[in-house]
Amino acid sequence: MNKQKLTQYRNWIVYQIYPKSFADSYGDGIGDLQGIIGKLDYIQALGANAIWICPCYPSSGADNGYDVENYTEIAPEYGTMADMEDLLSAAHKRGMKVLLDLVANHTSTRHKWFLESRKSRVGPYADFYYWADQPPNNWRSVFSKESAWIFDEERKQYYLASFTPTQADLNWTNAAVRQAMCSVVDFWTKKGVDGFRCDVLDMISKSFSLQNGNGNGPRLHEYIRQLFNRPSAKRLFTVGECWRANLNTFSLFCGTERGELSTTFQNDHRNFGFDKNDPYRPTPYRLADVANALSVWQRQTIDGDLLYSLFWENHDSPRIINRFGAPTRPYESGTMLSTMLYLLCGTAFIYQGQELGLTNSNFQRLTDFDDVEAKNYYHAHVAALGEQEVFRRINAFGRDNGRRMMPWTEKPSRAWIAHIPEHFRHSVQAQLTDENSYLRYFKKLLALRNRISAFRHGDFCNVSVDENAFVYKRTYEGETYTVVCNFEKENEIHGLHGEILLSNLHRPCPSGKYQPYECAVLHAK
Ligand code: TEU
Repeated sequence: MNKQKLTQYRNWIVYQIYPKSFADSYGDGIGDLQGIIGKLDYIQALGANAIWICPCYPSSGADNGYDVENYTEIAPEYGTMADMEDLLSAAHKRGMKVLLDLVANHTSTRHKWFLESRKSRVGPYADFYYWADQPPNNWRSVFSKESAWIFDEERKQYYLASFTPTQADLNWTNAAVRQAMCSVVDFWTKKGVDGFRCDVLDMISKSFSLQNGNGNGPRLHEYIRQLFNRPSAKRLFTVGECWRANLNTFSLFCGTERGELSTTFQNDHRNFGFDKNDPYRPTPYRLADVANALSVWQRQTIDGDLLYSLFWENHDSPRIINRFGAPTRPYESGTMLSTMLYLLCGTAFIYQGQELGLTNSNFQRLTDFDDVEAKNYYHAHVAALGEQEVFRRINAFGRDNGRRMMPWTEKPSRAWIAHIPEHFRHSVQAQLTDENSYLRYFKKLLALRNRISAFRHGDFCNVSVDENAFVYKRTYEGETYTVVCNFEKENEIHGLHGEILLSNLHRPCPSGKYQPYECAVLHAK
């Protein structure tokens, strides 16, 4: 990625789609590709100029699409390859980009590569996965905390499955696996996709000798370059899911001269409010720490010519209002958090429903949950914690929070997953007609980002951050903009000047008393 691309990608606002729950055009309770086509105008009017579609390939359903059975086909429930071609041309006609999800670390155990691999210890697919007579280390499944080594009755050996037992890790040390994944990239590149979000990409190289390290292995960067540092792949936008990337290693993934990725997701600004050893257990957090993490990354990425990824939510996360805001003040806290993030430098990612201010569930029955991780958590902890506490945690951190159906209208329709009834009071239909709605604020915020170059290309200055508020400036070509984000408590903020461009509480003047979660954007005269 050269500097010109870096500048270009800072103009991108990517809208993330979880296809199963987005827009259902057949009325079968499952979203589909034609449904997405029908909503492109909505996404564009929101201010986004790209979409990322989570896996829509045939899958075994154990992890909702992340257990891929065939990388170059469309799952029948989502439509056909012709629908995907329609989608690409409908998006491109509007000047929008399309990113697909590349699940390179593992396949479903129903993928033909695995079916062949388990048959025999010799032959072209024998080494497509990691096989061993005995588990060579103590690696645990991310979802169940059970051993990640699964005994296969047919081959009479163990294979590695880092997520569910039906998601087998591909053996990237095998050149044929790397070649096969390059072919997947080429297939979609030829179809016209504009890039990929790369699932758990930092796990494709492993250090088996390390008892706890499934990922960030010694050949990781070589493998990433092999995937994307090829003439045919040069035009792709690529965002890696690399949770192990940190301030020291980020530039190895996406430095302009590295030939690897455009950017990667990392979590420093979201790593608060839960127990690192038990991510469903809430712990206290301070918004000042969140703001400081953002600020440190702004400095580092702007100075280092690196592309930062601005995101609060995705299909694995709870809703941001519950996470770092206040469900009792969803509008104020959600709009403030959005303003804090989306006027920073980087590529912006918005997760479906985030623009509506959707909040978490409050279910008390296991049958209202679908996600394998949530169900495993329930079974592992219910005896010790009791039903009430276990549901409190799953509702607070579970991945289904982002996977409930998009409430397009006020009337829920048939769906593959239980609805959160509250969401339908905040439907797209209801919010579009309400001038003071969350959605209308969100559109104004993105319009500001799209209109004013300083928010996309300007320098960043952390004016102040303390227990009460975060104030930062963006400057570009002699223009200065100030973003004021007040935290949970009422608070006096003085010394601010300029014309108010945006205010979630419609504040008339810049200095003075700020209400809880009030925010404002000022343009210095
Ligand atoms: O997620 C990897 C990942 O980070 C999650 O396993 C995360 O640790 C967990 O969900 C936190 O609750 C990616 C995909 O985004 C996810 O949907 C898949 O389930 C997973 O990979 C396996 O493909």
